[in-house]
Amino acid sequence: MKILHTSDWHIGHTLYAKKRHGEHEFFLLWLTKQIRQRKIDALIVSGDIFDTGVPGGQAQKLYYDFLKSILGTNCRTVVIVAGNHDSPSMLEAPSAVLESLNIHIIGLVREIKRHVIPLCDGNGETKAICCAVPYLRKNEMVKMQDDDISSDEKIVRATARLYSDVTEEAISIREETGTDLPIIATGHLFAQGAQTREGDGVRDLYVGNLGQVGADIFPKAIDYVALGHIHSEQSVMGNENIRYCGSPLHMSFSEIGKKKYVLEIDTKNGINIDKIEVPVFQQMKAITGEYQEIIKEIKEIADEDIWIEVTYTGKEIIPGLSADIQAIVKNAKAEVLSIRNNAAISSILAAAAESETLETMKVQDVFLKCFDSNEFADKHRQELIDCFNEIVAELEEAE
Ligand SMILES: [Mn+2]
Repeated sequence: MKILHTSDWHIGHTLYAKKRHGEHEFFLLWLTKQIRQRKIDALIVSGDIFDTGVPGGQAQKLYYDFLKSILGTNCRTVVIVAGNHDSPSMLEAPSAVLESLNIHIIGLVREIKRHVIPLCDGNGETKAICCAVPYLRKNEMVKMQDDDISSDEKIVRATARLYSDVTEEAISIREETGTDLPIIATGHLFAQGAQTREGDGVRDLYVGNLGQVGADIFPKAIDYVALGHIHSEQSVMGNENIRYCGSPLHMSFSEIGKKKYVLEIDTKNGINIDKIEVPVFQQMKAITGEYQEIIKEIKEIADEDIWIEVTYTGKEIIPGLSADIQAIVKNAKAEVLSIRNNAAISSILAAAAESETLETMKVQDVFLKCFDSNEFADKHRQELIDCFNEIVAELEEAE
């Protein structure tokens, strides 16, 4: 049977302030086309369907429209597990309705039987067994064990025990059928040795969550582990059949140029993996350099449908940098999403005490230093500080 493994869609994601619904729409249309053309039998989505636990209406519509679009194709079983970005209860809310369409949603850890799902081919015959394990929340895992060990150790042990329990259940089902059905597991976790990339939106969210687990927590009886959480496609510790498929979209400008994939797993003769490259739906470019270089490069691509991130690395502070850049693209197709002014940042830091770094300072202090190092009229000082504090409060609430 042919299984499609994908994860980390992050529907509703914004790049700086830019919504990415257009890209997600193109991606999901493209995905439906792959499922049809390749006659995929089952789809597995290994977490981070949405970018937040409270996705907006438009993000949810993209998701449900997609699920509707694959009904009536050869794809008879869909397994969706929650990632760390998803709200398990939000994801599971429509599960009774979706279950009747053979779309299985696993948000939280349930009784073991619920995690073990037969995967049917286009003819309705069971051809594989899926052990659907979602992202495991720390408090949930610690609760599961009562021994007196550190909470990190507890999480790793509880994770291993869960994988062992679901695999045993899968094996007993396989024995009942008297066949040699392959066992496919899912996971949304940080496996030891997995490679992340600065700014790809993975590492920062990992802090305080599930610890890294070794590939040995997956029982040998599992034929393929469909992982999510890490955004670049890779196998784990040289084991070809324990794999991250990666996010289909570039999650930040630092990922530009990296190829994106969904994976087709054919279980006919052992496990055969075919990497299907996801097209780029939005051109993006990071421009770094001195003032003149930046201006020249932006002018060259101003007429393209492209999103640009600018990092000014010159030493001299150029107060009009943003205005000059925005003036070039004002009536052009290209859009500048972010302008990072390193000179201004280092001048702020220079004005700060030696022991202070951006990481140790409060955002309000950074703002004050920024304010003081620029020539703003004093009469606006309090008003601007109040506005800034209001924005910070709003952002914190949104998180
Ligand atoms: Mn993710």
